[in-house]
Amino acid sequence: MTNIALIGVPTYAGAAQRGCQMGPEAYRTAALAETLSALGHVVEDRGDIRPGDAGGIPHSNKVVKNLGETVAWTRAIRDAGLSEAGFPVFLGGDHCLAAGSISAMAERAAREARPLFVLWLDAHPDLHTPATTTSGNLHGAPMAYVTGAEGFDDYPPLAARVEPENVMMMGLRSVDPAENARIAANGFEVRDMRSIDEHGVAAPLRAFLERVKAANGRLHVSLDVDFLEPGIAPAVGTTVPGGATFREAHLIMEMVHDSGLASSLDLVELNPFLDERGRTAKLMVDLAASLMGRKVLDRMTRSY
Ligand code: Z70
Ligand code: MN
Ligand code: MN
Ligand code: MN
Repeated sequence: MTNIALIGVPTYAGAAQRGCQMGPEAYRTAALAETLSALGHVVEDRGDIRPGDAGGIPHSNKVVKNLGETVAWTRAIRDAGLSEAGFPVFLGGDHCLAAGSISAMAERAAREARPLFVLWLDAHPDLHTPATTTSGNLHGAPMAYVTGAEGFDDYPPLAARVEPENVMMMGLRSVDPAENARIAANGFEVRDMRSIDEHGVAAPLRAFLERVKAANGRLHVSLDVDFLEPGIAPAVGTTVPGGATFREAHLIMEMVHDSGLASSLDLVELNPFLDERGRTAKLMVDLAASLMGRKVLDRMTRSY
């Protein structure tokens, strides 16, 4: 039994289009709390958080969009994560929320003198800085921030940074040149779609989980909807063909559950405005349920 706190983060500040701010309500409508409760967990819905004041940081500059707003969200999300004792599930909202969730979890880990590991499930590495982004969308930047890249002076200072070698990225298939350079220069463990096609998810994930265990690490899972094949998860602004299958995604969640190592989760980039009869929201809820212990025979009773 785990004490789970659902933290709604209705932001689209980092995204290219509106709609992600409806994500927390879509997860509630898709019965996330009830589904996790039925597994025997104690689930509390903390409701939605709001950003504070941007404190004079300009809203945008020539390239970067919603900078002040994103920084204000980052602070609010981090504070919400730090005030939890149990297992927080951050309900996005676009992926800029990971700047707050991961920095909070890294700080919580550091207080216990433990390292934070991150399992990053995404078509994108989100390794831009405000200086390298070409789209200006800051959902493309949280991983660079939490690993201590330069250029985030307007963001809250990090209490603890995540070591790039403690990050495993799975599912990458859309990487910009500046991000590729950052991957090459730092020790991120990358299992891109090519690698998954050749080797599958199980062996590399097992090896990663062994590393987390050996280091007595905490593990944060960040799940971007666009990790998944658009055919099964259409509700995302940035669909990229060739994503993870239903079976790969559930297997990852089940293996992480069996490891007993996960201590926090992001569900990000769901855009309910783009969904088809709630199927993406329901799939994300089912994946969260696999992470929290639902068994394969239970999930097969559902169809959508
Ligand atoms: C691209 C950019 C991105 C998420 C899209 C895409 C970034 N690298 N991240 N969807 N979650 O705009 O910088
Ligand atoms: Mn984008
Ligand atoms: Mn992302
Ligand atoms: Mn993405």
